Amino acid sequence: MYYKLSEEELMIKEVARNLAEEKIKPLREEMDRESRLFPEIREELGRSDLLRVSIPEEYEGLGMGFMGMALATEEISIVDGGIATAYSANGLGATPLILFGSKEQKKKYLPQIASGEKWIAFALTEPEAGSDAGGVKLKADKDSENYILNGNKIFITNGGEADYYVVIVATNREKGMRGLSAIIVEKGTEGFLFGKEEDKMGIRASPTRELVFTDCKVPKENLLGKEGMGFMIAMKTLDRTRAGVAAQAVGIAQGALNEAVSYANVRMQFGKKIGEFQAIQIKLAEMATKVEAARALTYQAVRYIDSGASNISKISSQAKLFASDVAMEVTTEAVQVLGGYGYMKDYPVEKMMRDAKITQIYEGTNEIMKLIIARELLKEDLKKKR
Ligand code: COS
Repeated sequence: MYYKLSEEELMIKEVARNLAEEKIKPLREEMDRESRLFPEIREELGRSDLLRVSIPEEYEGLGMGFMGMALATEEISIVDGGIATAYSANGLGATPLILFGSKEQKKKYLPQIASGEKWIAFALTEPEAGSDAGGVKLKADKDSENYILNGNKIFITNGGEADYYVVIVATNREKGMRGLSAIIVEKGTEGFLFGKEEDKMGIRASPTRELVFTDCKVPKENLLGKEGMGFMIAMKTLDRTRAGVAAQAVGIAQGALNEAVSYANVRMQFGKKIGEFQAIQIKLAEMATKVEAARALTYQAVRYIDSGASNISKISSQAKLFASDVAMEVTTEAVQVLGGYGYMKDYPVEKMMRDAKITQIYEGTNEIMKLIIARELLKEDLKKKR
């Protein structure tokens, strides 16, 4: 397919592909088994400049927007969806800072994130605030110089690994979602500790941890935007990064398709390669068509986001919904093509199937994606009628 990628975009794809093949692939099984991100992979990501892609040039990034991020995420996901999560979660953490940070905040944090010296994470989810993002309870009271945080966040990607956290807090609980704010908290701040480390089904190379805040004092200048903007900051961030989850799903599906095709070309049954049987050919054809359709929708969403358009909620939700369902279907079919071997850990497709599942869940479940798409459709119709 022809996607009109620029020279720079093709170059980023190649850098990500080489890193994935040469550095990540040899370690992916071990990282999955041990449920651990190896420090050498974190270092390689920093050295590769892939963490610079979506950071603006004035802050030592490459200024390639969400397309650069999506292409790198897709390539890494072809090999390892877990490392792709650890990688792209930096984009998720950096997005609210890029969109709403002051010049001083951007100058302070973004160059270190671009170089990979420091990692940044996004912390929204709480035990009672998942799909209901407005239900955040983590309390931020104020004294003359600081916000004082009390409460916890759960399921935070790169929890413990990241150096900076954009935390959605309740600066005014009475106002509900209008009383939420976004604050940057640095690892090592007194009263900020890491709690439970999750033992996950898939994407096991990316750490997922609880954040615990007890009378944690954070300087007032770490507020992003203004008080009360937290829910909007979270929504505008997710509107963009959901297309990144779609890119991850496309990569995982492509990885599984590649494995299924190459297996079909060598596996002999009934005296023939299984790829010669129409039952397998039909599966491969359907898988490949779905992957390409998911990629086309994802790139379209990302290009639209990068165009600066404001009405991006629908297309980014559509891309995530479609691509993640494709990832689940295609990885499941890949296991089927490999048969008994596909079910064993000796082959990577069972891991791909486990990794695919989260793309239907995180950064908004696919049920929430459908709700957003339907609400946008209804809004568009009302606008037309006005
Ligand atoms: N951009 C800007 N503003 C937005 C917005 C968006 N994408 N979505 C909603 N808002 C605004 C609305 O316009 C509304 O403002 P007004 O009341 O001033 O009109 C306000 O925010 C509340 O919106 P809404 O009524 O739609 O809120 P809901 O509680 O119904 O929640 C959903 C909306 C469900 C879409 C939201 O909570 C959501 O995205 N949930 C999933 C969260 C998620 O992804 N969690 C995963 C954790 S992050 S890994």
